[in-house]
Amino acid sequence: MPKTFYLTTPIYYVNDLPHIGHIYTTVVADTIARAKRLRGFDVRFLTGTDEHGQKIDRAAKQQGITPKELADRVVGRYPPLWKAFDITNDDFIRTTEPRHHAGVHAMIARLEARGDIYKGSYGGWYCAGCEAFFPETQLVEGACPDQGHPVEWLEEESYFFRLSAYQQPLLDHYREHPEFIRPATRYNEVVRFVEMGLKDLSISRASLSWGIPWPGDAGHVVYVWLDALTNYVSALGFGSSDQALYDRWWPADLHLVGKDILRFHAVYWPAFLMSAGLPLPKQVFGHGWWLRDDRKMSKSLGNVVRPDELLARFGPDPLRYFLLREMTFGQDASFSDEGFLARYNADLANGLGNTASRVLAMARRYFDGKTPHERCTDNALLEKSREVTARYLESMDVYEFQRALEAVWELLAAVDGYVNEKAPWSLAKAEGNASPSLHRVLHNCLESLRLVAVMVSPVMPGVAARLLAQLGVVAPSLDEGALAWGGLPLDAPLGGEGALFPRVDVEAYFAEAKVETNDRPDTQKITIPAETPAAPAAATAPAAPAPESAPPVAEQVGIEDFARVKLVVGTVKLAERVPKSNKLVRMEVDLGEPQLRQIVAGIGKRYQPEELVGRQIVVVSNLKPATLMGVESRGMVLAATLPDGAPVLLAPGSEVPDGSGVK
Ligand code: ME8
Repeated sequence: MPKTFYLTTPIYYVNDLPHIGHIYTTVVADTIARAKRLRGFDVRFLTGTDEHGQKIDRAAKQQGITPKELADRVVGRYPPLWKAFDITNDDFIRTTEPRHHAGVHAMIARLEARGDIYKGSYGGWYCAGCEAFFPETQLVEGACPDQGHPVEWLEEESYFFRLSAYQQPLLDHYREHPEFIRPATRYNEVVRFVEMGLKDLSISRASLSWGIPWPGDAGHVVYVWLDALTNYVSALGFGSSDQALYDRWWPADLHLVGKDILRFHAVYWPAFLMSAGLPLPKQVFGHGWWLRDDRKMSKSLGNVVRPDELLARFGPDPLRYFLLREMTFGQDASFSDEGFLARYNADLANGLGNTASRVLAMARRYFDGKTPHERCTDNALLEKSREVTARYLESMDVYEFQRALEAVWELLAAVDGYVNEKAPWSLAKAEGNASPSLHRVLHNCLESLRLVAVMVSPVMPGVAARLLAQLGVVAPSLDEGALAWGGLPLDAPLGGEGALFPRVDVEAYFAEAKVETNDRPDTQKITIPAETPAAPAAATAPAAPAPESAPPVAEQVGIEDFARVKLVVGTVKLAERVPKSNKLVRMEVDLGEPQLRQIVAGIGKRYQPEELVGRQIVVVSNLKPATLMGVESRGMVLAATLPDGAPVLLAPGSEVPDGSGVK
């Protein structure tokens, strides 16, 4: 019987479209799933969506649609997204599915049977962003301490869970299972939090109707976190008449979550499970955050990354590689297109791509498009590969992806050094193409590349398959045995040619890519349009719901939101093109301030710099500075957008003093 491994991602809220954070957790989970399969495990991988609660209810109201309509629209985006990223999830659970409702009711029945639920009334500060209550003492400047979201006073009748009774059992569990929470720093945080004392938890809401009805009390819905956490067992049929999946897979081996929701998974969830008399998951890993400009990404800051353009241009593998290589797993890291492109060129185009094409080109030339017919079992690359594969496996087992990939790249560097040292071209010249030494030397290089392909396969499955095909490996096995030296077929035809990673001219990329300007429509203020999913649902995922046809209603903002944007009239004093860009223009603008303002705008296709000088324009003057193709822009010009996307600058109807405000 193969060993089993059940892993889960968080189920994502449907108040907004998926972004790089959701992609990250899911790509990491997929990499782990693939790496475990490589190790011979029978894997089950679950992801899904969290569709109830106040946050979704409000987002739907803002768009003038029902919460279910909003959920259906957003959920429809997931199957094509996960397909595009080569995600191999076995199941996709939605909390609006009947199987989940059954699981939640079964869970509540168990907590009740244990005597851990009672009715009371609650008054407290509620953060709809986190879907959690916070005691007044924990608020920071009147906002929620976790994310700085606004809080509101809520007072209502509620069902409570006796969380306080689980303080000591939880602490005992942490002590007996130090591997339960990872990384270790987060373990300490959770222990400290629980040691400070646990209050009973309100687990129903009376003032909300968007949720799972409380069993036997239509006046309440189930608190969204009790609802959501139960997905990990409801997806296995817990609460239904068929427990086969549950019996086979529970307890989970790994709940992968962001550090923002570690507490819910490491405190509330195990307490619920203890109360229900169910086994606890073996590990909860709280990974770090992707930051943008060193700040947390958030809808309200408008700095959320959706890497559509990078995905369209490069495909999934380079992005998957970047996400795993750039972030030390567990810590925070900064996302930027520049960082991605730098790694793409250095590690993928130069490193893996060049080494592979260099070695393959020689095999094509000397051996008539075939692999060598000699194998070599005693050489420097074999030694290195043994050391590297061992380090790779060890690092992958503890989720140190960065270290694992570093090890692989050491083997690539060793191949390069070996080629330089052995100079196969001299061997071919001196001894001819049939030279056994030449065959052995190139065998060592190609065999090392085969090992590299197997090792990168959990991270870059598509590229690994292409490289293996190029190496003449027809039916690649991606199990542990494939990591033993000697798997390269002898005298076999090499597969298709073509660079794995064509090098990118970074400057040209930014000159042409849409990412170059900050005056594109803010994708964060997005209303979620009804849209037919671009691709069919993954075979195992439930079909995406039928999209709705009601037109979206633009999100409404209060006057106080508008007042935060400072609009000012100014006169352009200087204008010139930004070198190497056909779109960007650098302007110096008199905003009535002591110094001229430098502003870069993507208007160069419609306007010549000369015609801009002397014109009055309207500028967002308190926009966070941004750097566009190396030039800092300290503001943004306002322009209307024609149907073809061309900008038309806005100006006051008649001349006004520079610095005049606009409202
Ligand atoms: O919290 N960097 O859903 P959610 C890295 N529904 N990962 C990020 C990230 C970032 N900047 N932003 C988000 C919820 N994530 C609940 C979960 S589970 C029973 C219920 C990832 O849509 C990370 O995994 O807000 C984080 O925990 C998750 O998305 C939050 O997704």
